[in-house]
Amino acid sequence: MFRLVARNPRPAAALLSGARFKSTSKVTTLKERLQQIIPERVAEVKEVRQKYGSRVLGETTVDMAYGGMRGIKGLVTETSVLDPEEGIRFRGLTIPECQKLLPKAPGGEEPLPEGLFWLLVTGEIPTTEQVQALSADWAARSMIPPHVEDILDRCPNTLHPMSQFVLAITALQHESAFARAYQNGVPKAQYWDYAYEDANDLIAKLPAVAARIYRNVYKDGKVAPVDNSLDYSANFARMLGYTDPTFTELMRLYLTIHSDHEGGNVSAHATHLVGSALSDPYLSFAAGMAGLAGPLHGLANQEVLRWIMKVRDEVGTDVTDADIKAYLWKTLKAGQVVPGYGHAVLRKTDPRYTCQREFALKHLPTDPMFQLVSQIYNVAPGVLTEHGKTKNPWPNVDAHSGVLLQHYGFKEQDFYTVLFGVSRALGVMSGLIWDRVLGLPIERPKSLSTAVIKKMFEGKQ
Ligand code: HAX
Repeated sequence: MFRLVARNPRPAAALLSGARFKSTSKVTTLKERLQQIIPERVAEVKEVRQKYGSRVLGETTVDMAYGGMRGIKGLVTETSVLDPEEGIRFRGLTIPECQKLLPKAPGGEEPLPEGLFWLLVTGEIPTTEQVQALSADWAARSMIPPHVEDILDRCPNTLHPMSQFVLAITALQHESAFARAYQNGVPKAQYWDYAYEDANDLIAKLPAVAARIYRNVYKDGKVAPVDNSLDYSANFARMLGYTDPTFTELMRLYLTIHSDHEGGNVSAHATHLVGSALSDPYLSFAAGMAGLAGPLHGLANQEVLRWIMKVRDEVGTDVTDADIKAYLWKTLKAGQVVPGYGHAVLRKTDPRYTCQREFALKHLPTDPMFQLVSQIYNVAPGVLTEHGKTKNPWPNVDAHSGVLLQHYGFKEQDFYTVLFGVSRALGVMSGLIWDRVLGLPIERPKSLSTAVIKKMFEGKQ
């Protein structure tokens, strides 16, 4: 049995970013634990607002307003914070720390995404018992209603899997406890409870939705039933049709690291924004997934593998660094982006890339496509730097994931963003639960027109 170590590797920094580390609570359900910690956290936010409510977080320039609001500090997201140099910290923990500290499946080496969800929601590392209870809870909630199955079965195979995913999530909204409770006039103080139920139902049902899309579009349409004794990722892998235990380990890692990337990225922000109108968690998540389906965001994972395969098809198997350099320049000169490279916030190699590379070095070091990805990693940053446009020439999460999947025979690139979406639910749903706990208001930033901006500054120093 896996044993947790009650060690706090970086106490000060971690506490500053929200983590409380090992759960000392004896309760086994996440909801009970959440209920226990809510008063303390709500009081903390109240105190912060009382003390610092009128302090200035940063300035907003005209360039920032035109430039996708890059760098504007205008959102609060409790679950994770992204440092440009270091990468993501989930409630104060880096990815290697999560890999070390979060509970594993018996015999497994990668963290269980259930544990990561517990961490995101509470700021605490759960015990093995707490994680097992969450696995069982999600398995019990995992059935999807017949009308959703029916909708998916009627989709043409040519409808992109992400469009099918959004369609199914919207159809699942039929089940929303939050929407029903709101109609029945539930008081604001109880919103979080219904948001919590919807969030967990949604997360639990996503593997069945995703697997049905995958099996319909690419296989025989049959989906294995959920096994209540298995963890979330093991069930998901089985439902997709993959039985290799190393693939299951990959799923555990994949679902953990793609979950959350603070609040400003398109999928997280869209979910939060739509949720702020008190649209229920299903509709909010559907909006987030429509954003994830953009090629500059989550769809980049399918584009990366396509791009790498084009390199291999055009150049052959014996690819030299010079071939890669030439292909990178060809892409850039055609006015296209190099998928999998660059980031709006990060300025170093994404630690989500690094941990996937480590997985590959451990499990598939001689895979020719992995070797090609490594070779691109050696060449692309130099070319992108010489090109001189991108602020970050280093690889992001999407530069690696497809190569790992294809190694296990999962070669249907158009489906990759759905996997990302299943994982992203863990992050954005824990964020949404806290939005409702804290009673955050409808989001409504101020916008200006060019005419107004000119009027503000013309003729003034
Ligand atoms: N290849 C070529 N040009 C790139 C580039 C890349 N990989 N990354 C950035 N640039 C260009 C931008 O298009 C921009 O050009 P223009 O001035 O002509 O508009 C310029 O460099 C400055 O961009 P930036 O400030 O460095 O980056 P942004 O914050 O505007 O954009 C993106 C960040 C991630 C969208 C960008 O780096 C990109 O398009 N990368 C390729 C697509 C990709 O991998 N997306 C996935 C990102 C991770 C993620 O969200 N996953 O879900």
